[in-house]
Amino acid sequence: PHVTRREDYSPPEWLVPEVALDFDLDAERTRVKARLEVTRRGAHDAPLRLNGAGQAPLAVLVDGVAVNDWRLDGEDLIIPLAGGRHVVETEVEIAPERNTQLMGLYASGENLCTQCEAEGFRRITYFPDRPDVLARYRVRMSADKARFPVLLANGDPVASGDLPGGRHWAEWHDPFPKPTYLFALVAGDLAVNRGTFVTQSGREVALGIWVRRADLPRTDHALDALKAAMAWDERVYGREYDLDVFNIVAVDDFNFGAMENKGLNIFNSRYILADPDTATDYDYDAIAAVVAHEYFHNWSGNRVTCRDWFQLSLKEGFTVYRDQSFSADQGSAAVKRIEDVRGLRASQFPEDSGPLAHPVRPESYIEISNFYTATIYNKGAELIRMMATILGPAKFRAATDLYFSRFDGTAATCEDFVACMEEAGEVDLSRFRLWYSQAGTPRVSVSISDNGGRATLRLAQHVPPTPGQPDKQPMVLPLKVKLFGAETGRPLTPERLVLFDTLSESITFEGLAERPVMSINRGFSAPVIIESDRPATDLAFLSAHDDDPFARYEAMQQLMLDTLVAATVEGRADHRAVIDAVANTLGDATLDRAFVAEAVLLPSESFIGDQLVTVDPDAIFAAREALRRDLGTALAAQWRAAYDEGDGRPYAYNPAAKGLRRLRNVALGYIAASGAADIAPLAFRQFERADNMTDRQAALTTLVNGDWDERAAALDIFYNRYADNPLVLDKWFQTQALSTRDDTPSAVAALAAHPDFTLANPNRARSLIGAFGANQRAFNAIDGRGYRFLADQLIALDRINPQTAAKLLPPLGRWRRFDTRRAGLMRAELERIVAVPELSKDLFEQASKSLE
Ligand code: HT7
Ligand code: ZN
Repeated sequence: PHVTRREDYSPPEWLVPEVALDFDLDAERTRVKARLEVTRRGAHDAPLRLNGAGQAPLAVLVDGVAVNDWRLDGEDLIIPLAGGRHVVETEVEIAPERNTQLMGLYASGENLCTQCEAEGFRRITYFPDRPDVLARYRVRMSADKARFPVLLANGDPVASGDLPGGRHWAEWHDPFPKPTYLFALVAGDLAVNRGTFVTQSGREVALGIWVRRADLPRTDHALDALKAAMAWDERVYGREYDLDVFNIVAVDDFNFGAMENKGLNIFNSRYILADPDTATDYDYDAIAAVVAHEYFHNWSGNRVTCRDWFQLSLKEGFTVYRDQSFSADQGSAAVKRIEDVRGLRASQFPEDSGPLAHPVRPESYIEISNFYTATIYNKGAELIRMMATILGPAKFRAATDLYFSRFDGTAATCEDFVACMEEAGEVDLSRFRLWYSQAGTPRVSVSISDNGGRATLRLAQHVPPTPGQPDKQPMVLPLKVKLFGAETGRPLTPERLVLFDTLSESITFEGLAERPVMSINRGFSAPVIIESDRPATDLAFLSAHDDDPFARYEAMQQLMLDTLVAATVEGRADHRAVIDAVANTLGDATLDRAFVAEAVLLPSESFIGDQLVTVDPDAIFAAREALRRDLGTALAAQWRAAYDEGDGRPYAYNPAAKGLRRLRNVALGYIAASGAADIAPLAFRQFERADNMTDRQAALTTLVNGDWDERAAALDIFYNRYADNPLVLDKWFQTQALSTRDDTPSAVAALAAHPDFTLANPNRARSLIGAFGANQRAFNAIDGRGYRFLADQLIALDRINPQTAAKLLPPLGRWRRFDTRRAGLMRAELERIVAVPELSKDLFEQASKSLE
C-alpha cells in the first residue's frame, strides 16, 4: 500500500475559494452536483486533481461546457485546465444506505448524516480532499419532506421551500472558508432542544441539540455543558463564537466520539444522551468534556486548521488540553488530573512502548485514520501542558492569543504553534521540539542522598528505542520538585521547577533541618516514568503529608505498585504498608471523597504488567486479588462506614454527591473482595433500589464478577429494563466482557452470538470486543482462544467497517510483552489477519506493523 510521508508535503497547485453543492437526497441513491470555482496557485501547468473514492463521474463540465478529456488516476479525477481560473462542475451518485464504513454520507437509523474527517469527503464528491484547501460552501439539499423533515448543514440557513411530489429543499451558507473535513449535512426526522447563548460582544447565538423525539428529555445536560463551554472559552482564552447558529446532532452509528464540523457538530449519541436512570457519573462527565472539546475546536481546529494530517496534534493535543482544563475548572482539579494521568498510563504509555509507537508529529502513514491515537491526543495535550508550565499562565495566554490572531483563517503547523509559544513566552524551545519528533516515554531515575543538612538530588534520563528510532536524545523535562522533612512533615523547600534536559544532572539543596523526603514530578508536570528508590516508609509518608494532591495519590500508587510487583514476581508480599496507608487516607475526614476514592484504588492489572519484564496475567491477577482481599478484610469497618456514608441519599449530580457515590462503590468492591457473607444480597439490594445508573451498574459489576444466584437475576432484570436503549445495552455487554470470572472467554464468545450483538454498530462492537481486549487475564487465556476470538471478529468487522476493526487490534500487538507460548499464539493470529485477501489498508497497517 501507498505510504504518505511528511517530508513529501507540497502546497496545493489549485485552490477552490468557492464551492456550491446540490444534494438530491435519498437513502438508496443520492445525486451530488458540485460546482467548484478553482484558481491556479503559482506558475505551473499541472492539471486539476480531484480526489474521489467509491464513485464515478456521471458528468464533467468546465466553464459550463461538457468535457471528455478528463481521466481517472486510481480513484482521482484529473482534469486538464488551460487558464488560471475556471468553474468545474461534476455530478456523481452515491448510496448512503450501503455505506457501512460510516465515512462520507451514510445512514444511521432513519437519518442521513456525514463524517468527513479525515478523508471522507472524497466519498461524497470530487474535490481536493486535503486540509490546506479552504473553501466557502453553499449547500442545497432536497429530500422527501415526510421522511426527512429536517435538513441541516454548516453555517447559517439562508432559504427553504416546498417542491412537488412531497419533497422540500433547504439552503445553507457557511461564510467561513473551511477544509473538506469540516463539511457536514444531516437529514432526518429529528426533534430539537433549543437554547440561546449571548456572546461577550452581545450577539445572540441560537443553539440546538437534535435527537430522536423520544430522546429529547435526555439532552439538557449536553445543552448546559455547551453553554458552560462557550462562556469558559470567552473567559479563559478570549474566544467568542462566530456564527448565528450552533447545532449538534446525535446519531447512534459513529466511528468516534464526535465531530467538530463548522456550526454543525455530529455526535455519537453516547456523548449527548443522559438522564440519571441511564447514564453514570462517568458518562455525565464524559458528555460535558466531549461537548466542550468539539466546541473548543471552533477556534483550535476550525478557525485555525491543520496544514496536513501530520499536524493533527496541532488541533487535537491543544483541544484536549483545553477540554481537560475546562473539566478541571468544573469540579476538583486534582481528581481530574488523576483521571487524566490514569488514562494516559492506560492507553498512551503502552502505545509508546509497543509496535505502534509514533511521534506526536508522525513521519509517515498508510491510513491516517490509524493515527487518531492516544499519542496524538493525550500525549499531545501533555506537550501543551508542559509549554504552559514553562511559560506560566500570563505568557501562555499571550502566546495562544498570538497564535489565534496570526493564523486565523489559515492551515498551520505544530511548528507555527511552538514558534508563538517562544515569541510571546520569551523562551527558547528549540530542544523542547524533540517532544514532537521523538517517540517513546522517557524514563527518569531519581535518588536523593542526605549529608547532614545538605542533600543532592540525582537525575538521569533515558528514552527507550521505538520503531524506526533506535537512538534517542535527552528531552526537556519540566519536573516540579519539593522536599519535606521526614520527622515533622513540614516543607523544607518551596516547590521548584527543574528543567532537566541533559542525560544526567545533580541538584544540591543546602541548609535542610531534617532528612528530606522527595516529592517529584508533582502534578505530573512531565509525562515520564519516574524510577525512584524511595522506600515504602517515604511513600507512605508522602501519601499522608504531601501538599500536592496529585503527588499524594502518586505516592500511594507507587507504594501499591511496588507491593504488587513484588507479590507477582515472588508469589507473596507484605501488605501491611499498603493497608496502613489506605487506612490513613480513608480515615482522613478532611479529604474530598472523590479524591479518597481515587487514592485507595489499586493500579490496574495492565499497569502492573507494564512494570514487568514479562507479563504474567494470572500471577498479576492473583497478586492483585490477594491485596484486595486483605484490604477488604483488614479495613472491613472502614469500608462499611464509607459505604453507609453514601447510602440512602437521593440522587444529585454535583461534585460532592459524585464523590460520595464513587467512594461508596469503591467500598462495595472491597467488601466483595473480602468475601463478606452478605455481599450478594447487599449488592442486589443496591441494584434494585438504586435511583441512578452509577449505583446500579456498580452493583451489577459486583454481581457479574461472582457466582451467586443474584448474578443471573440482575443480568436479566437489567437486560429487560433497558432492552430498548442501545447505550445501556452496551453497558450490559461491556460489564460481562470485563468480568473477572474464569469463564469470561466462553461467555464473551456466546455473547457475540446474542441477537442484540452486531458488528455494524461501532458502540456495540467496542462494548464487547473492545472491553474483552482490555480484560488482561481473560483475553490472555493460555490456550489462545481470546486471541483467536479477537482475530475472527476483526476479520469479519474489517469487511463492514475497517476503521473500527483497526482500532480494536492493539491488544494482539502486545505479544513481545508475554511469554513465548502466548507470544507465538498472538503472532499466529496477526499473520492470519495479514494473509486475508482484500484486507483494508486500515487493518493491514495495524497488523503488519504489530508483527515487525
Ligand atoms: N476531530 C474528530 C475526529 C473524528 C474522526 C476521525 C476519524 C474517523 C472518524 C472520526 N470522527 C471524528 C473528533 C475530535 O477529536 O474532536
Ligand atoms: Zn478533537
